[in-house]
Amino acid sequence: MKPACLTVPKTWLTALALGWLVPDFAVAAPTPANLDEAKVPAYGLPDPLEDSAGGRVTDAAGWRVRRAELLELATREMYGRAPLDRPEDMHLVVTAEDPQALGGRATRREVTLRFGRAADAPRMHLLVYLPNHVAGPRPAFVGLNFDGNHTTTDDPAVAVAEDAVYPETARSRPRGKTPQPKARGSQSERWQIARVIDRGYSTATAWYYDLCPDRVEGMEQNVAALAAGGSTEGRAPEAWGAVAVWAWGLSRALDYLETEPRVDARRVLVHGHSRLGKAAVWAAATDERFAGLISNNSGCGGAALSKRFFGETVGLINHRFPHWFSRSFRRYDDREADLPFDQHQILALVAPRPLYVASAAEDLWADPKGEYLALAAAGPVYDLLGQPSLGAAPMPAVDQPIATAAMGYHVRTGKHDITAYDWDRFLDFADRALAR
Ligand code: GTR
Repeated sequence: MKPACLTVPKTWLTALALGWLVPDFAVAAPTPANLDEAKVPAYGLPDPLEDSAGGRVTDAAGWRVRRAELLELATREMYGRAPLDRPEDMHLVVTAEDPQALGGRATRREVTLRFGRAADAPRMHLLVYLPNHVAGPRPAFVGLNFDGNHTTTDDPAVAVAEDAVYPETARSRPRGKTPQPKARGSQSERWQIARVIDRGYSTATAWYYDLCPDRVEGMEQNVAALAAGGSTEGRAPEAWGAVAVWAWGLSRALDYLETEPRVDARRVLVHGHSRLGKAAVWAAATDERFAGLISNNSGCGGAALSKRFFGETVGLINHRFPHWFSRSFRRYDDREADLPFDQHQILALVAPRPLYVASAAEDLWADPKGEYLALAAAGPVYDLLGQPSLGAAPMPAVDQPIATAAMGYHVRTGKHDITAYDWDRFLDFADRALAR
């Protein structure tokens, strides 16, 4: 008798090898990125004001229904489902406070949010600066940082990211050397804390590794591990990926800011750069308490259209970062045309709240044009809800920001980064969009 395996038709084996029979099987080698505008395929974008039955959304009530449908679709097909909302036993502990930080300009507070009763329950450490020169509840910015709270400022008193966690999770560990935390203040250019404070805003940040270390095993650690079966490959197809875990953490930061009398919790903008921009996009989409969104160079899975197939693609991102999105998202690897939505509809979930997208001219990987087109294509939802969109304005030239009181965009000279120039634009937009 022949061994059983030989009776399996060859085509099945081929299909299995290619992943055809396993919908979320990552493609072995995704198509390389296209960086040539002339090679962008013909593509169609779903109309953000058409509902799932092909009907037209004509008013705010209709948009509420369509919004819920879209949110469910994007949860199921891309970002994955968060297993819990705010945990009932979330504890807030102020671990440090200085009313005269930054030369007296700000009050610094460090707060630990612990998610569970146990002493070793997952935690997130929030660093908050509140401006001293203005009275009353102030608007705020909140975003995650890449390398630890102590890297966002030169302020020597900020706690260095936890020893117990940091060495084990250092992103660029030099071979044979004891890993060291990134240097204090090494990301301060990206945070511009004094600039933000001087303009009268509070600013809050947490290290994204507190939520989910950014690597495949990270899904089994910290907050990400709160989900049963939370390994990258052991997840249910629609369970959350790291981007959704990070977004969840941003909502918990807002939970804290709601308890802070010097912050106007109805005027908190969520922001983020690059992969943390993707997290900010999803946080603003899922949590309507955020007053608005600032996406900086968030690219694929953030503000950029996927169907343009320009720069980083769904296949490439799922291949390199299999933990970022739900497993179900892998069925669109190299099949962007099959996606039942695109990122303009994710941005539209922010409407009617203020929405600003920033690109960098040399950051083709994040597809600046695709970021602008997504923002512009979310416009009809803003118009429907009575907020001024960018209309049919063409993509502006480099360093020529455009904005209404609800939507704004710029593409800055230079590379993938977040700079003082970007912050000045964000602050100008916030002044206008959050004016009371
Ligand atoms: C890249 C990734 C992008 C972007 C970027 C970053 O490697 O392909 O999607 O997130 O990293 O976060 O800096």
